[in-house]
Amino acid sequence: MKKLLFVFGILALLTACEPAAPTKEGSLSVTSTATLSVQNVSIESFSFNPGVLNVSKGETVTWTNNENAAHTVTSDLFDSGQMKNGESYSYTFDAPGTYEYYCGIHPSMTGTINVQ
Ligand SMILES: [Cu+2]
Repeated sequence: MKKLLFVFGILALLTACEPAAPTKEGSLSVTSTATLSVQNVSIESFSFNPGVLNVSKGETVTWTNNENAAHTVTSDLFDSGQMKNGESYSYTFDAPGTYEYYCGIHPSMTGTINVQ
């Protein structure tokens, strides 16, 4: 009788392990998308640096405001809203093209993202 219980115990363990397999595959695909790099634009001295940035399709651009004046990152496609010193905004570019943007507070501040 004890032996039978032992066998049932093993069976229970084995079936308990089965649902774990798809979860592992799922986490593997998450790891592979994480290899796409993030490109950074610094906002400083009332300009976007670099002013022109080339990225690959699917990459994320993160803008960070590194000065005391508040700025925005604005285009037809996206708008960060007002960013204070130290604040960041990210946008992922899924389609190739040339994306021009500006600061909504200082329209003379402009930048371009080229997505290949
Ligand atoms: Cu600005």
